[in-house]
Amino acid sequence: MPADFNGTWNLVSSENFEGYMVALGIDFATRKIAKMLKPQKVFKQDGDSFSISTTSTFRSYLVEFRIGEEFEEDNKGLDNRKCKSVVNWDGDKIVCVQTGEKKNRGWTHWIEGDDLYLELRCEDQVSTQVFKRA
Ligand code: YOG
Repeated sequence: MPADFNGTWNLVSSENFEGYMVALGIDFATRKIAKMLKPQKVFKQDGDSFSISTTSTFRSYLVEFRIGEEFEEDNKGLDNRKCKSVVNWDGDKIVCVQTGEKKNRGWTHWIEGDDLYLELRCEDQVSTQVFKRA
C-alpha cells in the first residue's frame, strides 16, 4: 500500500522559501507577500490519480496528474512558466520533475509521523515546508 496523502493540510513551517522564489525569478514585492502566507493544501488521491489544491489569501494553484503520465504544467499565478511535469513514486514519496527553462526544478512530498512534507527545488535552491492536518 502506497502512502495516503488524502486530506486537508495547513502550512506550519517553511525553510528557504525566499531562496526558492529568488531562483524562480519572483519579484521582491511578490516575495514579501508570498512569504507571509499560510497556504492550505487539499490532497485528493485515488489510486495513482492525484489532485493537489494549494490555496491562500493571495494566490491559489491546482494541479492534477496521474503517476507516471507526463503533463503540461502552466504554473499560472506562480512564475507562469510552462514546463513538462511528471510525478513518480519513490518508495512512499511522490517526486515531481518539472522540465523547462529552469534547471533542476521539481518537488517531493512525503508524510512523516502526522506531518506532510514538501521539498521544493529550483536551480541550486531547496525549500522545505511542513504541513499539519487541518
Ligand atoms: O505545490 O508547486 O504541492 O502544485 C509555490 C510558490 C504564492 C504566489 C507554491 C502563492 C512558488 C507568489 C506552490 C502560494 C512561488 C509566488 C500558494 C508549490 C511563486 C510565486 C499557491 C507547489 C505543488 C506540490 C503542487
